[in-house]
Amino acid sequence: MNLVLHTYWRSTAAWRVRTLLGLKGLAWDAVPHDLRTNAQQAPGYLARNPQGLVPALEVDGAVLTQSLAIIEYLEERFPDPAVLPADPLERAHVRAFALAIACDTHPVQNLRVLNMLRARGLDQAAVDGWAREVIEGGLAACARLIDGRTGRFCFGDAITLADIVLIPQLANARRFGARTDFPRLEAIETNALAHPAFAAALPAAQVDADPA
Ligand SMILES: N[C@@H](CCC(=O)N[C@@H](CS)C(=O)NCC(=O)O)C(=O)O
Repeated sequence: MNLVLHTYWRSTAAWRVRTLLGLKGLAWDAVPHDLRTNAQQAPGYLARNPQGLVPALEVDGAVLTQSLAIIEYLEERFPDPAVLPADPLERAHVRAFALAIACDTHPVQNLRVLNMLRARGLDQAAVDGWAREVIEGGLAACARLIDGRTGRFCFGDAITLADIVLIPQLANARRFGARTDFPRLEAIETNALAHPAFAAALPAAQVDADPA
């Protein structure tokens, strides 16, 4: 199976897929697109992903888009180790946590939305304030969603989709100066980053990492 990930080192959505690929032990090649130069809007990439967003995953030539759809596809093809619980109720809880970030938090503060705010006259401080408010609201809700649960990860001692989505969003929070002092979320982050798949998915570990 030939896997090619269209990615960007700092993209939190691509980061989710990188983590999943590592957890499943799947080898992949990276095709980076520099979001700072709008490379995701190049015609060659738009032909693969008309949304002009990373990630996209090529699987033996077929192109998959949307990080959660990609993850669910790989989960179905490579069920072991599972990142969705076997119990349908738990599975729904895990998906709800992941969607709270992937649908209701990250899209409201992603690059194109912040660019639209700038284009409508908001200055950088106001744009950053917007991102902070959105992220803090999302993380606070996520902390409440797992309130009372125990274990090393969001939903017990097994890594799930919830952890895969949470870790990049915490990094995004720091990038915008949003609060991350949710003790259980931070403890989960520490536990996750001790796992090689999470460590390998970090932005700084990517071929296109360019912190300058
Ligand atoms: N819902 C999409 C979100 C993808 C997304 O927003 N990607 C960002 C990087 S994290 C992007 O490509 N931004 C470029 C832009 O906004 O133009 C997914 O989960 O794959």
